[in-house]
Amino acid sequence: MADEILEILKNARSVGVLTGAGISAESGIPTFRGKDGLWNKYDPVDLATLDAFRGNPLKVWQWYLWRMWLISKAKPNAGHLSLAEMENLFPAFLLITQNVDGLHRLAGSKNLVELHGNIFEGKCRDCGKVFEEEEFSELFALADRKRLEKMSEEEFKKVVLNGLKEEELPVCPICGSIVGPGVVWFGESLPEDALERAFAFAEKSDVFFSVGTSAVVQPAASIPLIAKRHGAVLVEVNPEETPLSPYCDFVFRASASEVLPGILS
Ligand code: BV8
Ligand code: ZN
Repeated sequence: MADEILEILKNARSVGVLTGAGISAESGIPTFRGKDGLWNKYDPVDLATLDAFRGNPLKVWQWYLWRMWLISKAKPNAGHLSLAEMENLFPAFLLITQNVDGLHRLAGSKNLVELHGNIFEGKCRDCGKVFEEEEFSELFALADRKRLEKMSEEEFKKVVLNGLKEEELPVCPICGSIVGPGVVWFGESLPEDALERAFAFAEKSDVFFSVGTSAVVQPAASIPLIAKRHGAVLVEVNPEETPLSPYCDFVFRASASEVLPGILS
């Protein structure tokens, strides 16, 4: 099957990719819905929504800081690195990710759309101010990637899980509200420009890959289907079956870090 794909890719002009939490699983970041999934221990409604944040900003921040701490120690894996290489092999290439961990950027991907934001940025939901990573770590020292990376597990537990108080959460210098993480929560709209760019590219893709996503979260999950509807060859890379699988022309039931390097060489 891999050589069939190679043949098709040889004549492909535009290649699109959608990734989800599965591509970061092998970098040690738990997925959302897998057996060790993040959501298994918590309910998304409890943590990844504006209501949850308004109701208990401390608990929501402790969950995000725990994920940021994990991510700060994570490195891009062979799957991320292959996709960064892939973007130079075709006249047109776009990597669309649902992930907020920034590992595609760290791996060197440039033609990249982060549909659900970046966990190291900040966003004030009252006045709309967005804080880039650098600016946000000045406002909220605990959110500094380098500082988190140096923290041992016991230090993290002491400082964040046991020691953090609500009055220490970041306060918006413009409107005085508590600033949340710069990600898209359930019920929040995705960044217009990012979504438009992703849809437009999917419509003109010759080949479209869906990698490491359970294909349930909307509107991201519609993107591979849009590519298919506009004539793209649809390829899924996922050890498990997903709602997208029946629509795929090729399915690699294996992990991203095994499959992607092989497809390129
Ligand atoms: C919106 C950021 C409009 C935060 C995330 C009912 C029906 C349809 C839709 C809805 C509905 N009810 C509500 C909705 C809309 C809702 C939605 O889709 N809900 C789902 C749960 C049904 N969507 C929204 O709310 C979106 N906004 O619609 O706004 C609107 C606006 C205003 C008013 C009204 C409407 C916002 C969605 C974005 C939410 N934010 N993340 C954070 O990270 O904390 S979503 C979250 O899920 C992550 O971003 C994650 O990436 C994403 C998708 O999950 P996956 O990436 O697929 O991860 P998952 O664990 O599920 O799967 C991993 C896969 O990898 C598995 O298949 C596994 O087999 C595989 N895998 C494992 N290891 C490997 C591997 N694959 C390859 N290699 C491996 N090694
Ligand atoms: Zn504000």
